[in-house]
Amino acid sequence: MQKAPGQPPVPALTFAIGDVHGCVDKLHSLLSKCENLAAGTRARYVFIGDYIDRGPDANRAIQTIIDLQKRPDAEVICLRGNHEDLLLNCFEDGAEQLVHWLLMNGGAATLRSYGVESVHDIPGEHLAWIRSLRLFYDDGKRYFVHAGVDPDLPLSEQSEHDQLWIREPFLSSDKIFDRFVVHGHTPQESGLPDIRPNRLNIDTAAVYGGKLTAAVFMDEVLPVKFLTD
Ligand SMILES: [Mn+2]
Repeated sequence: MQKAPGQPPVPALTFAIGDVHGCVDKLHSLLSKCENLAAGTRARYVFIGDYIDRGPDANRAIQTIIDLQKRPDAEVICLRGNHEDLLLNCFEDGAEQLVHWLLMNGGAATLRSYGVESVHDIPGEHLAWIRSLRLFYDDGKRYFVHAGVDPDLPLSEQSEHDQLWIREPFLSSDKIFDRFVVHGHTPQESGLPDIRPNRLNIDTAAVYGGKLTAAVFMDEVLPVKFLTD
């Protein structure tokens, strides 16, 4: 990619960070390790989605990422997860979605972190941030997406639903995609990243007592190392 004049340099390091789910202490610990590795150079951070729900402090987890976005030494890309989608659906579809989110998917913990009882009382800045999240990020070598992709379709034709929710047949597929797919969404029982020839799962189950993981990418397609909180 050519660098436009006046633009900051393309970062040499990319950190892809798995499902946070309100685990703000693990997020702080992991980000400080990323910063140490970047050693003052500008780095790219790709968050794979699912900032909220189940874990203790979605509010502070989101604020931590918003603060990171304001820093000149960080280029921050934040993807939407299915949990953010569930929250946003509460505004569109009413009570039925709300009950689903609260009871089945840990939304009560998110409301508690804001000290509110309704999604309508989540602060506007955070709601706007959640609405702004993108579905995928293609860096030319890797396709970052929350859940995965439909192996029967090209990357350019993926549905929103599959990118937020898919497990099978994606997880069992050995199809080589146009890009190496980096995703979260399906917590690894092993607590370790799952690296395959065609994809990498970085959801190491932080909210279930596992580590929060960052895959570190440089020029080569595959990660050069992993950092954990
Ligand atoms: Mn998740």
